[in-house]
Amino acid sequence: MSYQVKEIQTKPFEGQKPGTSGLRKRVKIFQQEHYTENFVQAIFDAVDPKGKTLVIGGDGRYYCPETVQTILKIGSANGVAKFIIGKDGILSTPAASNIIRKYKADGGILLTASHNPGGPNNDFGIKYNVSNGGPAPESVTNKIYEKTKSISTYKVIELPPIDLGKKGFSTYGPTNVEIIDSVSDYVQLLEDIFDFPLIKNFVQSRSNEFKVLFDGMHGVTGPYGHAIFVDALGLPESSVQNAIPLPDFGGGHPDPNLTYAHELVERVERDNIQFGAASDGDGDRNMIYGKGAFVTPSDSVAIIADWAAEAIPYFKKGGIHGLARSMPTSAQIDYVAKKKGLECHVVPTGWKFFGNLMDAGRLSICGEESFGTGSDHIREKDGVWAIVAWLNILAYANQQSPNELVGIKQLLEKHYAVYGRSFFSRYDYEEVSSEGAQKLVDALNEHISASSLAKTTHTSKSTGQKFTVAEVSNFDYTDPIDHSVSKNQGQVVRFDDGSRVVFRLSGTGSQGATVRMYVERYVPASAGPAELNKDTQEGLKGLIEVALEISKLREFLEREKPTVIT
Ligand code: G16
Repeated sequence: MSYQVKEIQTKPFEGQKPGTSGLRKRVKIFQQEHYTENFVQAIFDAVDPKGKTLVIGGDGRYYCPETVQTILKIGSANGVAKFIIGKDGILSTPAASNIIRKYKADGGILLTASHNPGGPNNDFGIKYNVSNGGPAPESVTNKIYEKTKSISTYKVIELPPIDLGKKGFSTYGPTNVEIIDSVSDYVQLLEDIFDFPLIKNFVQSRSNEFKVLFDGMHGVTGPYGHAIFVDALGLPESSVQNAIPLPDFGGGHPDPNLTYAHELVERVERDNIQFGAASDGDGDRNMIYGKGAFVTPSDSVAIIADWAAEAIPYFKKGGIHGLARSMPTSAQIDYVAKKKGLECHVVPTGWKFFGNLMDAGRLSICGEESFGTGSDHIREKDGVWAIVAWLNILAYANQQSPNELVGIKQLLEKHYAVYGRSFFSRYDYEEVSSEGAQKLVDALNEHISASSLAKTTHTSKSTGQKFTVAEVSNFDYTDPIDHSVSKNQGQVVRFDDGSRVVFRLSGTGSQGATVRMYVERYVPASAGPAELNKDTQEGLKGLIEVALEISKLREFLEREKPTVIT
């Protein structure tokens, strides 16, 4: 079919700066004339796509199909040699990372606002990933942002839309297009990593006492979850729920935490389910929750790191070359690293900061408090991977102790008894005024420059515990591989008993500002089970009170209570 490259005049839009993970805004903003086109052209201006192969996939949220066609039009006009696209425009974020790596593509464009709600009045997002399969580093996203500020034209080839529902090969102008199955490569990847026969044998032989429930939250992972839990592991249909992806996630907030995944939590408790798990809109986050036992993401990655070399074939074969966490994540994984003599890196919030370490062979397993867990099998965090990792570990632990049922709770308690426990919780204040958030940041910065909080002692009114501030600082990071520097990645208040409170502005919200307060307190194994197995909020009560008081957070944000506690 003949085609013609057209240049369309445009003007820059303000605020097209990618955040923690891509550009996320309300759908209505993306729908403005030229808005999406500008950002897509800016990507191609920043990373010359001529002759390259790029992957396109999204979490199926509202405005994904239209945007796939927009990328085809602009990408073909800018010389993309080939697009590999998930059927119906669908690829979970981890599946897209896998496709980029497996088919040796030069990068990919992911259409997702992750765990943010979807639908015409909610959020959409566009994110560029590089050839290692991971989110573009800041050097690239900054370049994209610079391009958005000076853009004056974008190029298109206007041809009839491609049928995204038909697998196979076609062309769009000068560009080859391949529509692939969204699920099968990913299932194969997990089958190569984990001991599926062991898991299958465990879940089937103990099916009376060990029930499994996976909640797709109407995000992209439904079909992946079904393929793994029902088709591959032979679990009943009732072991997956909310497994049909919907453009508005069924009106829900597809974020797997205790607040938004309450349907899972309620069913686990009601039906006495030993193993419950949920994943988010685009499939990179996860929550593990069994009857009476919530696993914090910080504990989850520590436990996976602790068992992986023994229980999971991928690590049994390849070994573990270092661990890592984001700075606000609790230090639980550090204790595992220390015992096993492994390097443990602490990076800023954002999965993109793990990529260089993985590529350099210095990092195998990592996680973030924000319900992200993963490994060097791909370059994104991976919700379903983490869930299957837990099942693999539980199957293995039960094989080792055939006379008891080792569930999530038992595994946690065994872990604390060896390593002690970092009690951890995060308070989110969503969509607060940007001015209030700035005042909080400024006040903490003043304390940092004047050292005015150091050595002050604060007493919790309800518990009587005393906390003396050791130091307040800003977290800056120098990447050990490419030496790039990322400054001001969170303000940290350290206390002399090792407790810590971190304040950070979220980089993934689409409206106003979201302030996060992360609270952590370590209790050594010697404290004994009564202390170690306490409820999280009870274990942190005194510290939280002191943190709110010294930061004056409630006054600055004019909020008595957080929106979400995890
Ligand atoms: C993204 C990033 C994560 C980060 C999270 C929270 O996750 O990939 O690395 O921890 O945002 O970021 P923030 O605290 O800035 O909101 P996702 O699942 O939204 O892509």
